Amino acid sequence: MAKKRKGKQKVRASFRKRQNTRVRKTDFTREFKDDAQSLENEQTGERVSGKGSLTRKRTIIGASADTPDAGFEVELDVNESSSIAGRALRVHGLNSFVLGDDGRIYTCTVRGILKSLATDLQHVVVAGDHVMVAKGSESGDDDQGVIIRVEPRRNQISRTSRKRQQILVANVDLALIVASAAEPGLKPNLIDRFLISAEQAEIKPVVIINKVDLVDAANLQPVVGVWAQLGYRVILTSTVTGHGIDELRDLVAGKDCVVAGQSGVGKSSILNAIEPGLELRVSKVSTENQKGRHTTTTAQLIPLGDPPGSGGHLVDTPGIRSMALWDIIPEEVAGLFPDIRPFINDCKFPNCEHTHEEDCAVKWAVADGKLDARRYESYCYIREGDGV
Ligand SMILES: Nc1nc2c(ncn2[C@@H]2O[C@H](COP(=O)(O)OP(=O)(O)OP(=O)(O)O)[C@@H](O)[C@H]2O)c(=O)[nH]1
Ligand SMILES: [Mg+2]
Ligand SMILES: [Zn+2]
Repeated sequence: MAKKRKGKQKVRASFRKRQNTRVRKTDFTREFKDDAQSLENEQTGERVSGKGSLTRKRTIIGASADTPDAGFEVELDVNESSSIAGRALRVHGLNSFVLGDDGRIYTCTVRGILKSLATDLQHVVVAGDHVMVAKGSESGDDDQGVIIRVEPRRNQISRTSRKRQQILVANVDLALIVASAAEPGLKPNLIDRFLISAEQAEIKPVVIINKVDLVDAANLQPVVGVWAQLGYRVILTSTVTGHGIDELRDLVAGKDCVVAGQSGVGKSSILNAIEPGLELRVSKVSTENQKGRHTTTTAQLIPLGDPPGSGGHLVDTPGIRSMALWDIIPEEVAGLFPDIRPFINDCKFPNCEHTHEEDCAVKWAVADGKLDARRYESYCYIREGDGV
């Protein structure tokens, strides 16, 4: 395919100087070379790297010329006549399915240079990504394309999976953290982990407790009340009785929302209830689920409305058994707990870990009943269990 050079697009990228000592496989601060190829390489690598609250400033934001750090310009060759903007719906193996701005779905591979940057990432492209696609393939198939650029992410939820960063979803407004009151039973510590992840990503979380038809809702109050007091919205739902579904539908209208949670809690069932006609696969909770056979196997962005996406998007995700946080340093953990945060300045030692110290205001708060003991337990697990 002949390459036209008329549609050049300028991207201003600014890089923050490295401040912490964390070692990544690629040193992005090494000198930048002049040729556009290597600049693009550096830029994309930086952009797809981890994004904890200490590191997010490194994210490249197109045309953010007013960043105090010295910026520089990168010229990316984008052949506008044969490329199209779109949104990644789903990534399956080597293929990414992209909804183009023209309303068509393209089956795409990913440009080699983007893939070679994925040093600590499981996937380069994730559901929810805004991408540029070069249309067409060598065989002339017009439903195919190549993802040539992944736009900077507004936000992303990541976890650590097999020592690598797994980005679960990108560019969402709301994280619906789904748990079930029974079958499987409520695991408050896992919900806390999701809440911390959402705090870390600066994505507003909402806690959904599904299958309330199976329990006496009054029994949920003690644990649910703690989250509600923290200002987290909690919605009790049942896809069997329809309880809470209208409230949820109103909440997600026009937004981009991800549903996340353990397998079998009813994530896909909830999406089916919100949007009749979706018909996502759901299946019985069985011992197979416990072994990791999930009904939903890949994250999927579902555009709502007509034209698709005009009514917002929902992202269904596979069940997650563990939520090990990615790119978090020990000192950050307490700050991500809104209920622990107010006490940390009163600790005797500025580097207090709030675990073994004697003079610890956080531990006093637990003893005085000002801080929920179960939440404090979650804090201790996260601080220890994630190897931070
Ligand atoms: N009693 C009851 N069962 C429900 C409810 N919602 C879903 N279920 C059942 O729970 C089982 C699991 O539902 P799914 O929607 O497949 O769960 P999921 O969270 O999407 O599971 P994965 O895709 O494996 O992550 C199915 O048998 C559903 O019929 C509910 O509100 N009450
Ligand atoms: Mg599912
Ligand atoms: Zn302390």
